[in-house]
Amino acid sequence: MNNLGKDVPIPLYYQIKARLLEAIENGQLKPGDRVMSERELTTQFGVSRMTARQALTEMESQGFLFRVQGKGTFVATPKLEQPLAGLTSFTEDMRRRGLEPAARVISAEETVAGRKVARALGVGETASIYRLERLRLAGGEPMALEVSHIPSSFVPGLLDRGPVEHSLYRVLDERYGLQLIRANQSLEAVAANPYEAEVLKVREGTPLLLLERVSRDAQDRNIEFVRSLYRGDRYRFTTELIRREDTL
Ligand code: 16G
Repeated sequence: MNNLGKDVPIPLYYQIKARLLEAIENGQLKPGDRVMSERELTTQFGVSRMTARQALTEMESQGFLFRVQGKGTFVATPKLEQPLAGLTSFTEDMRRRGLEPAARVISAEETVAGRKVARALGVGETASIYRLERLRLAGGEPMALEVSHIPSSFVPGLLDRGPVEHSLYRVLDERYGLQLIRANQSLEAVAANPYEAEVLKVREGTPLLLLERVSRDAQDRNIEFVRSLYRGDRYRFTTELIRREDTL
């Protein structure tokens, strides 16, 4: 890699980042390869340690690199591409990619809806609901933190056979004959708070993608309201856009 442009109005850390990204894009650096350490970058580019650190830290929080304590910084595997169209379950999404899905139940309880959930599901604030908080993993790696809310009236005794450690959608289908076929979903960026960072195994402040979804069945009943936090460093959502005739 050649020298940085010191007279151009582009911050030095940003130029280092661009060099490394280029090397990743053109395959000089492959997933799993070790990248230069802070010290090596300092020598190679004649920058301060802080500048080198800034480049690596930013690339790490954007999911291009990962660090292993005492071993160094490595090129990460590319983000998972998740189409936004299509109402799929986490289990289905991961299996389609050949990854082993898992759910680690953080809490599972029957409780009252409360204001926000009541509004999303269109039930009374004191209506009974099941609340399931689960960490979703793919191939053992934490991917998303999911909190599902389902009115108890649709799924009586949901937790009688223990917390839902496998596919929730399968339980809804097989035990309750509920098929979710339609949903409204929003997507926004948030920063990981200390708790989210700990369970998702990211640094505090890492960008996360918050998806909120209300899923309905064929009779248009609101069955599930979910709040899912996906790791911004591991996910990339894609969508197909079609130009409508009436806008032309
Ligand atoms: C997806 C759904 C979630 C659902 C889960 C069921 C989002 C945005 N969507 O993650 O609502 O509860 O799939 O997956 O999170 P499962 O059948 O594997 O439990």
